Amino acid sequence: LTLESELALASDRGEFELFYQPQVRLVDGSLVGAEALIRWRHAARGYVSPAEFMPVVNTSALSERIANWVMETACRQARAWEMSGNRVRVAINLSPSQLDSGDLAHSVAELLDATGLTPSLLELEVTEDILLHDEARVLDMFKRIQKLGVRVLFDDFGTGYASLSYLKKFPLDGLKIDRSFVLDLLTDSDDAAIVGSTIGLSKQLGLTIVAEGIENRATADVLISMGCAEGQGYFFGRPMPAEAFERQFLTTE
Ligand code: G
Ligand code: G
Ligand code: MN
Ligand code: NA
Repeated sequence: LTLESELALASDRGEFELFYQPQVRLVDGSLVGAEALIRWRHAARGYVSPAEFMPVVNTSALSERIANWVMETACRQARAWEMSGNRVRVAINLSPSQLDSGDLAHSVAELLDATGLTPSLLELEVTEDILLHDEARVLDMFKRIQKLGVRVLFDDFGTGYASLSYLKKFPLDGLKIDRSFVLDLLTDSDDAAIVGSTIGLSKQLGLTIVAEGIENRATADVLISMGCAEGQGYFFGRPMPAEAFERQFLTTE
């Protein structure tokens, strides 16, 4: 069996799950959102990381099906949390195929309609891959998505070769500083300079900012002193199943 056919079977059998990683307001640690991250619950191998299978998914015929499943599952979850009195912004990682196929803005609108989710509770994370797609088309798609009230964020900011040019080209709402700059923030002065200026840049451009990869209190404190409002990382919580996320971070009524 090839990995691709195993993945097709996994999809049929409902073996994919979304994990949620908390995003917090750094000054007080209060929960503001969650990033939805796919996992494959494999009978023999346990949870398999998307780093192992998403590259195959993204170049296969399964891509659209799994991307739609992720979007629908995350929106339903966010709506369920909203209904229970918890306003949790849920962020989804877009797959490359979603930028080409059909009409993403239309499916997002339909999904908001079907679930009743407040649009501002949905965020879409995009990476520099968007530059590989028809620029005018992506631009138009983003504008229509943002018109719905859904936010579009630039993921892995700083890792690509063209991060700045894509800030200029696309109407993004915010950016996520890649964890590769945050992990050694306390000891690497180059990383500190990059993170500090990225925070400054985001302010001048009117973008919100989320720092990823925060693994300890001291890193969170430095980010606060640099003016970063929100963060995510193992220090606040690892990606976890929805039920664990609820127990740890949400209130039940
Ligand atoms: O969760 P983890 O660190 O293992 O994720 C590894 C990579 O897989 C990250 O780059 C992340 O953005 C990506 N990823 C996780 N979940 C999804 C998803 O639902 N869709 C897409 N397209 N990528 C995902
Ligand atoms: O590419 P993307 O930014 O979407 O990747 C998100 C992934 O980053 C998560 O799935 C998670 O596994 C990983 N991650 C999240 N927080 C931390 C952290 O504090 N340290 C490290 N090393 N990885 C993290
Ligand atoms: Mn992400
Ligand atoms: Na990232």
